[in-house]
Amino acid sequence: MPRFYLSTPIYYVNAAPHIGHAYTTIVADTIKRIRQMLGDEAFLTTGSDEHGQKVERSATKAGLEPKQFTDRVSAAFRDEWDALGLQYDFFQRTSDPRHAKAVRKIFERCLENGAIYKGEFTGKYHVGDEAFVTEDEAAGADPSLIVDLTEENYFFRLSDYQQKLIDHYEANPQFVQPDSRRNEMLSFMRSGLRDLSISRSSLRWGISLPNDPDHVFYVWFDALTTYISAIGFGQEGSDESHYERLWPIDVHLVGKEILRFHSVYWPAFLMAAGLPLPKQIWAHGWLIFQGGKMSKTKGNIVRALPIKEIVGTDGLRYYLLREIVFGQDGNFSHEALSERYNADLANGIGNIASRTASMLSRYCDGHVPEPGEGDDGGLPDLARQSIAGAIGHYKVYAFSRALEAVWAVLNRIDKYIVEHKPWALAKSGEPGARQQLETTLYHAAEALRIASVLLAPVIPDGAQRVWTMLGQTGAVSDQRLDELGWGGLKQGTAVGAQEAIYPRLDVAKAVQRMELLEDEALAQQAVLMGQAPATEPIEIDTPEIEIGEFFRVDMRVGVIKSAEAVPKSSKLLQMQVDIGEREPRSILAGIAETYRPADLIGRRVAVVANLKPRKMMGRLSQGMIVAASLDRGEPFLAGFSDKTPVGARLG
Ligand code: ME8
Repeated sequence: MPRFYLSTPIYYVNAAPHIGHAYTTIVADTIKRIRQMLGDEAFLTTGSDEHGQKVERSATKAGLEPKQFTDRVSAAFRDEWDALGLQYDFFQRTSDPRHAKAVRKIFERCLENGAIYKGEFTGKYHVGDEAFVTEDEAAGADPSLIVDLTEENYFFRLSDYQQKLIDHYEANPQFVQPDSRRNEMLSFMRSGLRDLSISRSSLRWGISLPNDPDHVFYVWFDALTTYISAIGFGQEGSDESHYERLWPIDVHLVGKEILRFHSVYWPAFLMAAGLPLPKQIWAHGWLIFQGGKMSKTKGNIVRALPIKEIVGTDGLRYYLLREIVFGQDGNFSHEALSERYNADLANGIGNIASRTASMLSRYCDGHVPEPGEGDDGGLPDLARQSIAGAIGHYKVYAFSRALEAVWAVLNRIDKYIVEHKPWALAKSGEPGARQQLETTLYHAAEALRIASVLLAPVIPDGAQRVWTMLGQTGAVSDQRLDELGWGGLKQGTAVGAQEAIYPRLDVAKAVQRMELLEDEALAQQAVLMGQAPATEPIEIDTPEIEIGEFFRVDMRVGVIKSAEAVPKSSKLLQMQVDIGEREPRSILAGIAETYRPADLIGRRVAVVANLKPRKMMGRLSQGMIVAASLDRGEPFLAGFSDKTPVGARLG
């Protein structure tokens, strides 16, 4: 059986999974399904990139040891892929000792072949990317992230590979795709390759060098080796057999920002180690949200699971593969996603499938009729074209065009049904009406069967349901795309029950719901990353009171007019608060560690107005501002919207 090996990048564990990571992994899962349906043994690896300074820093922030921290976040990635039904075959963690073995083996091979030397290097270092950058790149980067760094490092003689790499690109035009990115990489190499520092002596959280344990591998030498460690390279005996069978890889899928590491450094490392090069590296574009590439620092991140809750994995997969041209950047929006779902899934294939099933049950006793002599609406020809077109596009990862080819058939089914009106034919006494009715329903059902097979890699759940509804047995994904042809639907087949495959959404409500779930997911992820404490349910054990007792406290809405720090106190602020009386009150509160005075002016707050005045730090406080805290921790002011009238009583 031909085999097809593909990979996603291994994701950094210093951020929780978001839809950008899901995008690449969904694409990889789709390609795997396509290859399987073309008869290949397909093997997909993904994983987590766990070493390096950034991760060490995130762990420290979370108050955890790096290993504890990476265990936790790496598991969150695996859970995410499982929840999305993504079929990876192996999840590699760079902290796995078997991975370290492979990294050391590649290094030793490079060392033996004279590709490694020890030297001192001073250069512009990008702290965020953990890489030395060129002067030009440093000039274009955020200056706070660039430092001059001198280190004793092990170096890889990348400069020796410049011409070999260019020759390889020229002999293999498909090596890097799309072409625009390939050209970028060629010009990057032609501008001259500098040797590459591949170790750090300043860092602890990493894999130590076999010949010099004071150094650990610099992240990229470590991370890139995942692609062969994941299939057993560097292990003894049968563990390495996957490697023998699967390497070289058919395609590395990566985002465009990490193409250089994959298409220049990685092939050079492999050349130096005397190992075969990947067949292809495919760089896709970015999902853009609210005007920029999603990034943790910008905070413009969307997560996949809240979307799945509303539109299912099919809705998410379909949108990403249909709306975004693979290879280009694409905007993400919850509205566009919900509208696509309604137009193409709910009103499109879902509606056509349930109408067809219902007409088969009503007019043909729930069985597939015989295709007679009547008008076929051009469906057989169109379906054949669509099969060829979709497979051709799928093979080169032009997903949106493949889906367009399938939707051409679905739209034609819709039109064909409307043209022939089976409901009218069923009542008509005209000669030939019955035959046209049966012909129409056969052609509609058969075209739908073909569409379900073609769509199985992209919308696996819905495709299976359409398949079953048409009375087909087994898994639609067991069908072969390249053996698909018109006429496979057998006359007399009993059709399954009609069901709503993709319920229609109220777009405004769906968006609102997704955004709400997104907020919840964000809060959960903050806990995961150790940036927020997990909240335990609280217990209220204070004694009950009568309502009258409550009303003895006179609380009013006030607005803060001025605020200043109280000298010699780190906690106290003194504020002038207007609660609708003739004069504002002077009130002191222990909130200086949370709020800056300037940010408080104009804020509406709850004031206890009948509290006995008291002196604090020699100043009079004529009331109390209500704040909330957990276990007497950080205070949060209770607040009101700007429309709430000053002086209004609470209760
Ligand atoms: O770069 N749009 O990990 P990472 C599309 N550990 N894809 C996106 C995206 C977006 N807005 N954001 C992220 C690393 N991705 C390294 C890789 S590989 C040996 C080491 C996807 O967690 C895309 O595939 O920053 C991108 O390349 C990858 O996530 C970056 O993930």
